[in-house]
Amino acid sequence: MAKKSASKAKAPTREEVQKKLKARDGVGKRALITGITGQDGSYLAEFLISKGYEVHGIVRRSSSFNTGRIDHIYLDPHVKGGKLKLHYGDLCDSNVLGKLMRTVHPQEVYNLGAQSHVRVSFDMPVFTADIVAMGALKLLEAIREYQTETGKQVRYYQASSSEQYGKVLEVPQKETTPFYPRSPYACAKVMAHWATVNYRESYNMHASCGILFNHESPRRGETFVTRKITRAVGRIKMGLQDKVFLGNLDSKRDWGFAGDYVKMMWMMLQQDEADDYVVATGRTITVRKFAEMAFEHAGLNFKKYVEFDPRYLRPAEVDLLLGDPAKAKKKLGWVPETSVEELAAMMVEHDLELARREKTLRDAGHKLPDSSGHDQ
Ligand code: NAP
Ligand code: G4F
Repeated sequence: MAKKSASKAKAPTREEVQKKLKARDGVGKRALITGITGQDGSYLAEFLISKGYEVHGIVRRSSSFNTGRIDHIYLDPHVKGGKLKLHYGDLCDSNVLGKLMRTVHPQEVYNLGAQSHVRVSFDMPVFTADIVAMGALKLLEAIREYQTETGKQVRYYQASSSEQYGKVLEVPQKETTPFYPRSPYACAKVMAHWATVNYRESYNMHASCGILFNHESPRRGETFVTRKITRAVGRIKMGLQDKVFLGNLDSKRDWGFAGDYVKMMWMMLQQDEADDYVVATGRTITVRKFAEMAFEHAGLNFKKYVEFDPRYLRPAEVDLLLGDPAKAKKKLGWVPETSVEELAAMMVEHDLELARREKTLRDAGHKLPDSSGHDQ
């Protein structure tokens, strides 16, 4: 009988075997992520767990819950088999960073934590530099000490940014394009970038910088321009809002999908040699064009709903970002899979659904919170 059923069993296809092998890429590996509660942290955690990693994330203590983006992959610690472990910590606290290295023993560390809002960095330059620049340095030191003490090698990913190119000295921007930062955030990212390169060259650390151009998703923070626009589209369509106030519509950005970009972070750490890579789509459009596309997707004319407010202007602006991802393609075979049109549509669809739910609540007599006072 057993023989008969065995001969009847369908052989797995080549794709199924490859999928299985792929899913084991990270089995037995531990990754530590700072900024796990953010947009990229949540996508990266999902991606690494799907590869079999045990993922450890550093979460800031907050008086209200800040884990909304990762709740769906978190299992109560009393339940066995959870692949995601969270630890309280902060990039300003080097003691905790060192302690987590010694207790988690990660093979890979992804430094995504940041005060990542460019406009806000003009209001909080010192805090921004403390977290973005000094935080990266504290983490690099914690890793260096851990490696010296244990003799184990750790691979480090630094979340560098296209903001570092600022007043661009070359179009498109490549790994070799010099930096010209235009905000406290960008200055701090330049420091973190060069500290990473310096640790690679001084201590032979496997430390790499991903110079990522703007990447968005339905999980994007609501004060970044794309999400501010798509949230407004959803709410205007549902009759919950009349218009949206924006600043500079002329700046151009190379916008990609965050889900595509986190894969590249991982790919960089799987290489024998650490290196720095531009991660971009190779296309750039204005903020105005993105708004037009997003409103159009919901059947609305953006000109009727977008108004200018100078409070969203920055003391110094980055006018044009356009990345050249040729090195990522040539050396790692990475290509972006989502166009900006698909991205805008995905975000609008998500935010239409969110607004639909808000409307249901409002129609049932519930008062909706007004967050318009603290947007940027
Ligand atoms: P995000 O959504 O703003 O997430 C930032 C994360 O950092 C959050 O988890 C935040 O925690 C955490 N964080 C803030 N202050 C911290 C501190 N003092 N200690 C530890 N963690 C802290 O940013 P993102 O869009 O995911 O970006 C991820 C990284 O890539 C950032 O470093 C960003 O600067 C960089 N980057 C982003 C882009 C982009 O277009 N998205 C492009 C290039 C580079 P809370 O949730 O508690 O606030
Ligand atoms: O969406 P944004 O705030 O993103 P920004 O400044 O490009 O920074 C983002 O991308 C960087 C990568 O290049 C990251 F490193 C950084 O952490 C962050 O994720 O603004 C995009 C453009 C700017 O030119 C801004 O002036 O949109 C313009 N804009 C116009 N009106 C606005 C608004 N930006 C915001 N946030 N809010 C507005 O009302």
